[in-house]
Amino acid sequence: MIPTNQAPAAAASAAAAGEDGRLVYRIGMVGPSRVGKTSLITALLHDGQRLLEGTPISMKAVGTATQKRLSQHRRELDGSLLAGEFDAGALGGSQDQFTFHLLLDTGIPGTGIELQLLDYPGGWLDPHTRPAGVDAQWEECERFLEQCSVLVVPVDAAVLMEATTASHLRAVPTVLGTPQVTDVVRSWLKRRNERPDEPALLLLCPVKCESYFDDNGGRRDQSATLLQWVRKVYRQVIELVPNEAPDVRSMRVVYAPVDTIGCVEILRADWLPEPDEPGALTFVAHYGVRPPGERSVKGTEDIMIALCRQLVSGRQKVEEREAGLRREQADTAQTFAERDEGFFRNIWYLVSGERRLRADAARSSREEAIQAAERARALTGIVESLARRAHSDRVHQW
Ligand SMILES: Nc1nc2c(ncn2[C@@H]2O[C@H](COP(=O)(O)OP(=O)(O)OP(=O)(O)O)[C@@H](O)[C@H]2O)c(=O)[nH]1
Ligand SMILES: [Mg+2]
Repeated sequence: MIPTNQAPAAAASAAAAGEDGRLVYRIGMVGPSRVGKTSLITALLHDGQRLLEGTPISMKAVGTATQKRLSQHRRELDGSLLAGEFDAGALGGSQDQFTFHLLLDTGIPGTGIELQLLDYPGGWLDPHTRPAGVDAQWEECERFLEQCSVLVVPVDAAVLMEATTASHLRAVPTVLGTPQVTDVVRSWLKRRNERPDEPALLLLCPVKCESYFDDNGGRRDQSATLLQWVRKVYRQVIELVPNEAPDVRSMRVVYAPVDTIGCVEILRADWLPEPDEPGALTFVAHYGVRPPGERSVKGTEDIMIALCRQLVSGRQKVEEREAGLRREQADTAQTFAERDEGFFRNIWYLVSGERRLRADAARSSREEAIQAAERARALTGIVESLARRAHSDRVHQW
């Protein structure tokens, strides 16, 4: 087993300055076992690299632990695709909590934006399936989840779309863990409401969508039905937003369906009786691989666009507030850093780090200083240009 790389408890705020001063941007995932949390994280890296092709910025896995996890996932997925057929058990589930570290890398130490994504075995979400002895770890995960400025809810699209009888529909909330997901979202929203100025983002991400869209090799377009189901089954979650976080004006709820594999098609869906629980059903979907069997991630660009919009809006707020403070007193920087904990202060670190690089470049004619300032500017430019991109037709905003 690969050891847990970092206790999430160390993650004290929604965004924090990393060890070498770069911005750390924390993203939480909330979903039951086998829903597709780990796959969504790996798809973000896979596709993030493609998005940044031809730019001076790259997306990288930081640290051996993250690299190992990603390559293990990739090996398992490649094996399944070669085998031509797989089900939800094809990829081993997560065994422990793990924070993935992905870096939008400028190549200059102390710059860049690090995305930290907390992953954990989905079975921990429900007290009935949480193994004995992991309470302390789960509490750490809960703390991380409350502190994130972005919460991602992966939704198994196949469960919604393949529920055809009343008994299937009765099983849907249990299979998707919607009561537990709702509780986590509620706690997260309450915390956001304590910091109403901070931009917050709730992403509802249906995954395993390949068979329900016709824009990535699929034959049928059932996207409207999928949206209706998500709206219906996650109605409580969506309605929590105005109720629990009425003061957070910049809260966004974005529906962004993702194919984390892409080249597969659902062949059969089984609703199997649970041997230990009379009346309960588990869901198993069987997938076939569409030739040529190459992974074709779709929809993660929309997630990146939404994340970049949040960063840009945080940055704008920081700059406005900083300008306001500057008018009031001279020692702006220190006051700003002391007054704000969390997302804004750490965005401020990013902004001030960039300014420092520009000042260094202005003072010195040395090539490295100028290059560092240019790379920092390139990162800002890319985040801004991604934030300006239009979302795909898959996306819906509430
Ligand atoms: N067809 C299809 N299968 C997917 C997709 N995403 C995930 N899967 C499959 O669903 C299964 C579960 O995915 P994981 O990413 O391991 O799920 P998880 O939520 O991390 O599960 P736990 O670690 O047990 O909590 C795996 O066999 C994946 O290959 C997708 O977009 N399409
Ligand atoms: Mg997992």
